[in-house]
Amino acid sequence: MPDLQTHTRTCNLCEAMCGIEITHDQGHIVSIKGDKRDPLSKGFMCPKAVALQDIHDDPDRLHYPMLKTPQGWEQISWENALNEVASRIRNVQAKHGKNAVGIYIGNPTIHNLGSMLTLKPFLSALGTQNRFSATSVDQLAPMLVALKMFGNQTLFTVPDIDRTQMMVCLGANPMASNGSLMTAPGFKNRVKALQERGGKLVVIDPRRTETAEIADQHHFIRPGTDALLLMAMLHTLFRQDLVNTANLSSHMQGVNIVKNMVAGFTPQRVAKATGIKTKEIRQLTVDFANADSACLYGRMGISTQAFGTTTNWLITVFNALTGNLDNPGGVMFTRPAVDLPGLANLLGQGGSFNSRRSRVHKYPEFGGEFPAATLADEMLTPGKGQIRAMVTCAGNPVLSLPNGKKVEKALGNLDFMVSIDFYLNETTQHADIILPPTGPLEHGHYDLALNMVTVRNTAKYSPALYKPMPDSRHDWQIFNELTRRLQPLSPLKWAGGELQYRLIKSLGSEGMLDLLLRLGPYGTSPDQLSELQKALVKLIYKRFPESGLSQLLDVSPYSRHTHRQQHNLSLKKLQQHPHGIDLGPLQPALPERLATQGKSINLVPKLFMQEINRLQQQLDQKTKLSPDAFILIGRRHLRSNNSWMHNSQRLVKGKNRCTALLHFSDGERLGIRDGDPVIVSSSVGEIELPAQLTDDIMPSVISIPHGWGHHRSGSQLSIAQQNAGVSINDITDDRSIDAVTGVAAFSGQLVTLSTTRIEKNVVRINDKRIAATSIP
Ligand SMILES: Nc1nc2c(c(=O)[nH]1)N[C@H]1C(S)=C(S)[C@@H](COP(=O)(O)OP(=O)(O)OC[C@H]3O[C@@H](n4cnc5c(=O)[nH]c(N)nc54)[C@H](O)[C@@H]3O)O[C@H]1N2
Ligand SMILES: Nc1nc2c(c(=O)[nH]1)N[C@H]1C(S)=C(S)[C@@H](COP(=O)(O)OP(=O)(O)OC[C@H]3O[C@@H](n4cnc5c(=O)[nH]c(N)nc54)[C@H](O)[C@@H]3O)O[C@H]1N2
Ligand code: SF4
Ligand SMILES: [Mo]
Repeated sequence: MPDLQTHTRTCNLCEAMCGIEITHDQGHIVSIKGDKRDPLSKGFMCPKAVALQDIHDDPDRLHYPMLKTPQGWEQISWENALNEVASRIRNVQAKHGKNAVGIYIGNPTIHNLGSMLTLKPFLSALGTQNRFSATSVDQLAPMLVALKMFGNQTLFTVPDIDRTQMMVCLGANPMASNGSLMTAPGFKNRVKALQERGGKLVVIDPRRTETAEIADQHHFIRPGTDALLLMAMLHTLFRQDLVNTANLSSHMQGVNIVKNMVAGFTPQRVAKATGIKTKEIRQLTVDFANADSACLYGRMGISTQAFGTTTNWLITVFNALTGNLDNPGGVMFTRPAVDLPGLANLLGQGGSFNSRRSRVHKYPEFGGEFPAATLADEMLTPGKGQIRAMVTCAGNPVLSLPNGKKVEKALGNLDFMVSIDFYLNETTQHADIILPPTGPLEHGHYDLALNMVTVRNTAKYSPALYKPMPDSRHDWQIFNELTRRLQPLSPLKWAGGELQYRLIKSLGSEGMLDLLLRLGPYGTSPDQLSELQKALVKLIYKRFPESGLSQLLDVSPYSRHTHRQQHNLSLKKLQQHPHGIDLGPLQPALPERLATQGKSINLVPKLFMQEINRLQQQLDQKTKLSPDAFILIGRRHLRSNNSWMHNSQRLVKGKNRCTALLHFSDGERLGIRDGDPVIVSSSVGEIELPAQLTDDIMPSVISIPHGWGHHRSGSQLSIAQQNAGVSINDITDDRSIDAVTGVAAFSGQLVTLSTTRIEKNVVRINDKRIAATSIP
């Protein structure tokens, strides 16, 4: 009989934070199952969890630093690699200025404890303004709304799905994505419970998605028209006298301005543009307003489109004006054990917007970064401030940014590039040096980011299952080493930098986590305070309620808001509770948690109001699509994760998922049969992929998943290359953006469709379509 052992952890592959149990025989994994005792996920996990093992065992994974040479990739020592990276970066900066080095930080960074803790010092040491990340192809819009309305970009509103009576999902597909900015593992079970208590789920999406399948209602909506729908819903609220600001009325400003602003947006006028009937818009609004509690939730489909900011703003306004902001069953705020929003408030680092503009397109900065849609142009456009060297970390911009081909070209032109990543993929193959960190099972995990958006407060620490390979480095070690090497050499600063380096090195990511837990709102018990200290705490709160000192206490174990619930959290305590600790349902947190002036919520920030004109134009617009024109939307699949998990055979096996979904009627109209190859082209490129006909999508809309396109030579992803697919981002236009922020508008771009079969007057030469008339 093998000697089986069980290892308990949190899966960190997506945002759901599922508890899993890994059964292994001396490290050889026998099974991965959902952990029933996890207080958040209660046994749920998705098919992707097994990929943790596949990533660990993947022969394609890199373990040692690699240097590109004319003869190919060569393994080099860490010391040489780190020194070389630092000196190449310093050289570029010495010659062309600090901003000549750019950095792109990808999505898995937020799923990595060590990176979360050490990225900031690294960015300071790098000293460049040319910072980019996946934020600006993802959740920037809800962050900007949080900044403008609540004063802190990480104060996300989270749908209180476990207590709500009505949930409306706008442009999100949690049945495939497992939820985003809403950590709710086992979404389906939560919806079932909602339905069993008499509540309902409504989905509004141009596609009848997997989430729509389990919903009580689904409305098709024309892509990119969600803001109009919300204007009409707000209009109905006022018209039918359903506005209710609940207990926050004295903290809200601008209700009347909202009323005026929505006046012209009647459901009748909006119905045509959105494709949702007048009656349905009214009924939806009335149902929502009359529900005991309700939450309106929107995600990728409404965040990365031309009106992404506006839509996120109007969602918050709608929740607020129906009495569902910060109330159980509505949208609420978390109080995580490491209270990052609280700490940010305390440090006065709620966030920033438009403090400077990008060089080429003058896009606004957000959170210290420029929109990634302009990254390629910042590399390709000559002049002072041109990016000549890049750092990429845990990202795959060639597949994930709009106009990926342009990104690819730009990366190929750099003087120097380094990638911190354990795969040689479509992006990292352009690097001169790759620094591969340890894999997910080789380091401890605590979710610093996703605990900010979870539907229930919990805390859990997962130790490493495997000892890292000899002579390997964690992400945090790589950052710390590079930070040290990039610190300015002035004696004073150097002393500070060296101290920081040593501190981080000796604490490690676990030591830093322990500190943060102890000092967090559920940390060391206040019972351990002397009577005098307790009296002091009371005095500070009483005499200086709004001061920095009080804020400091708020995010500490001595907080007035958490005294009733003490957990004495520390790393050790979490280690004693390997399934995690339940910290209870979300609690009302306003106005205390607001970081705005006077703790008030401005429903009508000027920046957002400027968009109303553009919305009006959208409403008045009468565009007729040409017969071959389609509106492009994206798609996620349960067994994919952005661009980087197609190298797991267990996840990619089965039918080709990189297909273009089209309505039957469009197929018939254009003579396209199921499975036929179609060519989808745009202003920036074209791709060819099989059509998949369905009645689950609106006519004239085409849905293509992202993250594919692994045919590019030069990468080392043997399984992904056999299931290459094509990249939707080879046709998404990088100039198609949300005008407020510069965030990529992936949704709603116009493309044209043609087929090789019915194409007339066109011949194909070397995979290029050439109009027959132009051939001599
Ligand atoms: N399995 C899996 N899980 C994932 C990921 C993954 O790639 N695969 N990625 C993770 C990441 S990084 C993220 S950010 C989250 C995203 O999480 P979600 O936002 O839930 O994911 P999507 O599937 O992109 O859902 C967007 C939905 O919006 C719809 N849509 C598109 N355009 C519009 C529009 O204009 N209006 C409306 N109303 N709807 C529109 C699409 O049809 C789609 O159903 O998922 C995370 N989880
Ligand atoms: N058209 C279109 N484009 C999209 C989207 C869409 O819906 N449609 N979605 C957008 C969204 S929401 C997102 S978040 C982005 C994602 O875009 P990116 O973040 O740029 O790309 P990923 O595919 O997540 O690539 C992750 C990379 O990180 C590496 N990696 C994984 N774990 C670690 C780790 O612990 N440490 C390090 N150092 N590296 C690691 C992987 O090997 C991989 O190379 O794509 C965006 N692009
Ligand atoms: S939903 Fe799947 S990938 Fe996401 S955390 Fe849970 S098991 Fe991991
Ligand atoms: Mo994302």
